[in-house]
Amino acid sequence: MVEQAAPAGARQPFQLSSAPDFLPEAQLRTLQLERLQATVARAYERVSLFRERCQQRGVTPADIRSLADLRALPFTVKTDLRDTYPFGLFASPKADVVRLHASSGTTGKPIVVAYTESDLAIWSEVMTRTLAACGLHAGDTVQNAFGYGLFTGGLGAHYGAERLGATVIPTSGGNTERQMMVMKDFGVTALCATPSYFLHLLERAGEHGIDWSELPLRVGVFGAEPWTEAMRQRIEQLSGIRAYDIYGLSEIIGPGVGSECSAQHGLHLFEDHFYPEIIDPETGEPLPDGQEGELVLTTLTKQAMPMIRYRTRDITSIIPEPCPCGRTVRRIERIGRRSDDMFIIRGINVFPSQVEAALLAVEGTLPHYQITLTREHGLDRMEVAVEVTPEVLSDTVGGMAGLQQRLAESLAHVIGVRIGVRLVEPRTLPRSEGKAQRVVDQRDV
Ligand code: DLL
Repeated sequence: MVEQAAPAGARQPFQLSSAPDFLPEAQLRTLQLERLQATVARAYERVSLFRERCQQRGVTPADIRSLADLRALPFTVKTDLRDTYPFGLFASPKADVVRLHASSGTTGKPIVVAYTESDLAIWSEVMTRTLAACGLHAGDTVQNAFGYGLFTGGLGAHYGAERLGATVIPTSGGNTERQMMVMKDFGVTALCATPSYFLHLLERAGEHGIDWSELPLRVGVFGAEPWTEAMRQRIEQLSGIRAYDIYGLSEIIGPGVGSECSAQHGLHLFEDHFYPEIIDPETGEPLPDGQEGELVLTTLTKQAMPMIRYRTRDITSIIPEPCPCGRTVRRIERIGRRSDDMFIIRGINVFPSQVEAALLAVEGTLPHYQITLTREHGLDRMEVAVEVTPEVLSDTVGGMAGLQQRLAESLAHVIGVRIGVRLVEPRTLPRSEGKAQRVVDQRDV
C-alpha cells in the first residue's frame, strides 16, 4: 500500500518509492552491518568511555563481523550521559557540532545531545519518512505544536515537514489562543503535538465555537509521551481526524526513530539508522521477536554522538509479522510504559497506562486524569482524579456514585487491586502544553 501521492505542481516531493523503508531485507542487513562497523570504529577511536569499557571486556571493533556480534558490546545508559556532562560522549570535534539539544529529565543536570551537519540531514530524512508514513505529503499545511527549543520535538518535526514539501507553521507549544487562530484561518491539514496537548486544543476549540468537521484538518502526528489505544479512539472520535503515534528520544536523535503507518498497528523503526534489540531488563539478555522487554537502540550513522546499545527503558516488543503497508523496516508495539514508571500498590505492579486504559473504558469520563501517589506507614497509596462530562455532573448524586463505582471496578479489573477514584469537574485538572504530568508523586514530601 502506498500513501497518498502529492498533488501535481507541488514542490519537489519526497520520493517514497525509493525510500529505504522498502529495502529488501538482505540488502538492509548488509547496509546495517557496514554502518555498524563504521560506527563502532568511530566510537572506539573517539569516545574514551566506550573504548575503556570495550577494553575491559576484551572486544575491539574488529570483532564485529555480524549484526549478532553487537551483543558483545557494552550497554550505554542514561547516567553515562549525566556522568560525562556536558560533552563527554561526543565523537566529533566541537567545531563540527552545529546543534545542541538537551533533555531536562526530572532531576539534576540535563543530558546534552549533539549533531553535525550530516546528523541534521539524517534527522530531516527520518522525520520526512515519519510524516510520509503518517500520510502527509507535499502541499500539506502543518501546524507544529511540538515545543521549539532545547526539546527536540519542534525542530525535528519542522525540518522533516519542510523537506517533505509541506508548509510549516512553527506555533510551538502553548499560546492556545494563537493556536486556535492558526488552526481556523490558515487551512491547517495536519497538526503535530503531544496527544495531551491536542486534547487541550480540542477542548478549547469547542469553547471558541470552532466546528472541527468544517476544518480541513485530516491528520494528527502525536508522540513524546505514552498514550493508549483507547486514547487514540477517543481522540479520533472527538476530532474526526486520523491520529498517528510517532516515537523518538533525544539520546538517539529526537523524534524520527519510529512511526506508525496507515495500518496504525505498531511503529516502524527506521532501522537503516537505528538498530533495535529487545532485552530482558533484569538480566540484559536479548529476547526473541514478539517477546516484550526493554528496547535497546544503536545508532548506525550518527557522527557527533554515536550511541551504542543505548538502554531506552521503554518497554515494547518487535512485531514479527510483515506490515500490510509494505515497509520492510521492522515494527515495534506502541510504547505503553517505561521500566522506571512503575509503582507498587499493595504488592501489585502498576503502570500509568493501565490506569488510562481502565478509565477510558468507562462512559461518562473526559480523557483528563491525574494519579497521586502518597505514602502512609511505609505503604504506597494511589488515588486517581478523573474529570467527568458536564452531563454526568448535572446527574443525580446516585448517578455520580454509580460512575465512581464503575470506574473503581474497571481499575480493579485491569490492575488487580482497588484504587481510590475522585470525580472532578471538567477543566479542573492541569492541562499540559508539552508532556503531560500524569503522576504526582508525593511519597517523599
Ligand atoms: O520526546 C522526542 C519526541 C518528540 C518523540 C516528539 C516524539 C515526538 P525525549 O524528551 O528525550 O524525546 O523523551 C524520550 O519519551 O524514551 C519515551 O519514554 C517517551 N516517548 C517518546 N515518544 C513516545 C511515544 C522526545 N510515542 C522519551 N509513546 C522516550 C510513548 C514516548 N512514549
